[in-house]
Amino acid sequence: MATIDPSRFRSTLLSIVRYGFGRTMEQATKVDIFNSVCFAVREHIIDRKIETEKRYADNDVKRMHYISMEFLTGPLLANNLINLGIYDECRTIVNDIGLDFDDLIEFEPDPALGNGGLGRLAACFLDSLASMGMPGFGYGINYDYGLFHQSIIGGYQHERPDFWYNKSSPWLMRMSGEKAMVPVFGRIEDSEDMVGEYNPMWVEWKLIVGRPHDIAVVGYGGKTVNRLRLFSAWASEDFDIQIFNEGDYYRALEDKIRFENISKILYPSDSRDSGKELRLVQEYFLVACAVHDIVSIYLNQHDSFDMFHEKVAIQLNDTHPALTVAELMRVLIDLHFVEWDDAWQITTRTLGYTNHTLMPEALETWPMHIFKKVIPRHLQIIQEIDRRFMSMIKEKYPDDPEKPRRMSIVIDNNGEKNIRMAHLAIVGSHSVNGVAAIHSELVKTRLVPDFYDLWPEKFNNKTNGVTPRRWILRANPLLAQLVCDTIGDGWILDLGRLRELEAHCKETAFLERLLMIKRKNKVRLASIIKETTYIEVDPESIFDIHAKRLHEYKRQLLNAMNIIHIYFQIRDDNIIPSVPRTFIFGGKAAPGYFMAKLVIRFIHGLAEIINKDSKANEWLKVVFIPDYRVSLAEKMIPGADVSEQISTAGMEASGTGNMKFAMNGAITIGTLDGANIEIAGEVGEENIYIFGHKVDEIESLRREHDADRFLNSSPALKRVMDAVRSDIFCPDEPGIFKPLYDSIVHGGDYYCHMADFQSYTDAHSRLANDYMDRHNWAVKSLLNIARTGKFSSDRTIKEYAEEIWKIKSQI
Ligand code: 26Y
Repeated sequence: MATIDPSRFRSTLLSIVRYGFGRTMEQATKVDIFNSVCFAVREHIIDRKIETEKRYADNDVKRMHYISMEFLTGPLLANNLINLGIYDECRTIVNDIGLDFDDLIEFEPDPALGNGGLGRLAACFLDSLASMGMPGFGYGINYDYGLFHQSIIGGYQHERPDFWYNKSSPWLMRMSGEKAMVPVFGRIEDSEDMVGEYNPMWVEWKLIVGRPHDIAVVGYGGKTVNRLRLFSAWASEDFDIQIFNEGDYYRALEDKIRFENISKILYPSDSRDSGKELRLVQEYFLVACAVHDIVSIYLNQHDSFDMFHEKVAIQLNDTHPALTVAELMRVLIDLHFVEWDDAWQITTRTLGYTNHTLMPEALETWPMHIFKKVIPRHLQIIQEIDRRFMSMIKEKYPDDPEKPRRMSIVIDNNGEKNIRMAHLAIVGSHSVNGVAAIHSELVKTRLVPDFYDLWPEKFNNKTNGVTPRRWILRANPLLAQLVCDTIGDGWILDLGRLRELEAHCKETAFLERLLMIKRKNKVRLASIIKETTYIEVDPESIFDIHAKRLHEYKRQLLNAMNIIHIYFQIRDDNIIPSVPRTFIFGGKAAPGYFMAKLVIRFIHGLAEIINKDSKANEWLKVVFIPDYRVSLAEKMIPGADVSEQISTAGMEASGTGNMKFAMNGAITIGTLDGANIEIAGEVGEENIYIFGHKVDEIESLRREHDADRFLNSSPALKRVMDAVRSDIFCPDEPGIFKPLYDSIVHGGDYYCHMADFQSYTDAHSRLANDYMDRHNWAVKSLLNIARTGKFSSDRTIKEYAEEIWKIKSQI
């Protein structure tokens, strides 16, 4: 672990404020101070970064490159200090200078370069790679605008742009001289080479420049510092000269700006395919920059491609970077004159693909005409890959004429040809994995059974994990301290050791301390709720939290239905609950997702009525905290008693929030979906509330759906649904919630709200009863903490490293 010399840190800080930002300490703004502190910390990071790079180069290690359209890092100052081991020292020094350290930590904006689970997973992976000393690097896009900020006006979500500090973030280092030149547009000219072989020429392309910006990824213990490389798009000077010479200055400037828009915004949709051309250009831009960089690093130390797959592994974070298959082929064949068959071997041995979703609307397909316009050479390569693949399939399955249509990469949909990115990724990779045991099974049996039949050995599971450095050490320092006091600090790099806490599950004093910590975290959360929503909540009540992107399959609406049920029990049935409850929500809806936005409005409708109802509000409160993001999650999760993980079975690939809540001592109420199943397996069924239909029941439920049968057999459900349809929760905007009612009662209830209602409300009553026995509840909470060590991303990364990437720790 590092130490800092206080006087040196102090003088560095002062001189950065003065010579970097041109101000005295008295004149300096908060931004100046924050940036200066980060720059002073950077001094401790850079030396290690350079040392790490040298170590990797000296040993000519195999490297893994994680290509992802999203990296949701969250604020970095606190985490970097923790991982360097200088958090407390730095805090003292900064406070001694007369600054407010805690305030500075809170001041850092979230770099929100991701939507949700997939982007946050990528960030956890980078932390684990560096913490375990593994050569693993991230490649992404340096978006000017991250995921929008959410505010709530009149109960509705409003979006504001998130112009994060990408132009001046102290963590971003522009690496001049390492740019990537990316050709786009143009056309293919068929021609032959000197010996008469087909030699297509990609002509009339334009060049975009990818400018790399690095964010250092500090591993825990500070020994290894890897990097996340983010590219910004620029119009090349050649392009400038060309277009400006044409004489039409304004049009030329417009063209230039259009190009530079490529890295402007993160697409704010987390699973609904937008199919926009700019998104494809973004995906291609990322892939081309990354492949350029990866190949250059390799060629620095090697002069042929013979060793490529022994020195390079590339992981595709979903299909978003699936064009890597075509780009790597193009670079090998067109730029380095490798033969097709050799290039194909190299490509497939290098690439691995992770699938994160089964939902049809999130599976990327692109119209072929866009490919032809944007990347004509890649289209040609993809068609050739498909042609060879199809002839192999026809030969292998001569008796199944439907196979080629089901498996091809290019598919003809009524005259319009489309590219199926998942098929491209599977054909071009040696490994295909899902992100939780059940999900990986469904990938094999439901999503792409033909591919599983063809290549069973390619398919595998890598259950997700989260980094305990951010999600326990940083987010829950009180719990971390208790754990360290009890079992030492070995758990930070070996989370399985939390099991040692089980030995204390009968010690009253220990359990009291655990309850006290939870209470403090709830008090902290209550004050955030007060500041952001002006709602007062009681830390003695159950804090029941549902925080994640808004999506119909995640069933925030089912949660709302249970709240209405409890409300009517209090208001109309005079049933006094066993314990007061606070239902807390957080999450953003994609700006174009009507139903998800309506659910947000609905939750606010409930809050408006229930929180003001004097008969109910001492027992029941509803809160929606706006702008859910990593830094807010860090405060919400430790304050949860109950974690809502209630997706329709078979729809949540894994979930990772479920893991964060459980390891912070919240008890899960959840369906047998995604990683919930594995969480239940670890913590034991008496320490989790499982409800609802299972995956194999869902399909028949949907087939036999009969809304009236549900409504007639359950007066409680009928009363709730009538309330959804009525204007009780929207007296000033009659009828607005009718689409919610219609989707459930008349629209087939695809997400099975009605079918799971009864078992959900039952599970909630059991839970509320159990909560009253404080001692027993503390035991459950402790066992959740002690038994969720499996869900460290260190474990996940070890599995990827050993089974797919074949990379090794270098410390
Ligand atoms: C195609 C585009 C619109 C798109 C953009 C983002 C499609 C999907 C996504 C993001 C998907 C995502 O976040 N998936 C989540 O990945 C987590 C990490 O594996 C899982 O835990 C979670 O269940 C899954 O929904």
